[in-house]
Amino acid sequence: MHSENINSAFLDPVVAGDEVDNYYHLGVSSDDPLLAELHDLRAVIMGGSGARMTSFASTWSAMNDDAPILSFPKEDRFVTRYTAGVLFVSHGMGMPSASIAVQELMRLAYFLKRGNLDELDRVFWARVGTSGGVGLPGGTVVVTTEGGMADLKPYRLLDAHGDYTWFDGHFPADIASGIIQASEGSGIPVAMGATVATNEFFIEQFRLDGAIALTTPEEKMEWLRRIDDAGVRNIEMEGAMLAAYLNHWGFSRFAMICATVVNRLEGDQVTSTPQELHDYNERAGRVLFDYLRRILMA
Ligand code: R2B
Ligand code: URA
Repeated sequence: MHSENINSAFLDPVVAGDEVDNYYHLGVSSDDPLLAELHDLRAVIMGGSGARMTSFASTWSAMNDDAPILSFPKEDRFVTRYTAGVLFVSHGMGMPSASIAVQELMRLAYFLKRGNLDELDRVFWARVGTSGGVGLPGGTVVVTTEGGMADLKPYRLLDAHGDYTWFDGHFPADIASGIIQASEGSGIPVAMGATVATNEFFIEQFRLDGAIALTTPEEKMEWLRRIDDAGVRNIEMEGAMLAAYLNHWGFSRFAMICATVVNRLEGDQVTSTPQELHDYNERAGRVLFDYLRRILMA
């Protein structure tokens, strides 16, 4: 872990019990008795939708002798469930929303592990979601190797000096390979490659079907071909930030597993039926659970 990048001036007094940290959007505080149940935290699994995270928590509970499922009381921003060592949290859509969830979860994990960096680094983090595929048929599950933004450059944010702070978008290669290995035999089509995370579903993903279209069909295809040639296998809206923040603290175990719901080389509209979308999400979940079983139940 990169201890120099951890905001310990704020976090250590919370661990010591001298200050209370309010995880405002998650709806709990560090002095909430509920958190005593979470000390065995071994993984944090995130995804856009609250319903999907609730269903994932039920699956994981069933795989662990019907372990009790705890719910955080607040659900109007993020939906949070904890069962059998795993915290399942929805993060909404896009990096502005998901970055709030990730920051509060990193603070919470630090508190739960009492600032012990070795224990903290044993926690596995993943986003499991949907994406637009680049040259892949709908329903392919992509395990990300590297996350960039629409210009293929890493995640960056404006800092206090008016400059950009640049982050590292790599996902740990050994974890990505471990996920692929664990999925072998499942029959699910799984690919590995880079992922582009955008700030907008239509304009920054070069769609022609938004209310506002700023691109020509030729420019769209040019962008898609450029990212395809650069090894990008899918497009979504959170991965570059997720890798950025987890790398900043130096976590070594994290991943992103996303099902594709459309092949962007063939079109913009997501025309999959509700049943197909359900099946695609189930595939991403199956790839996750095959890996969780291997690392947490062995
Ligand atoms: C994938 O799907 C959502 C948009 O439909 C977004 O959260 C993402 O990353
Ligand atoms: N999510 C995205 O961000 N883009 C897509 O094309 C599909 C899902």
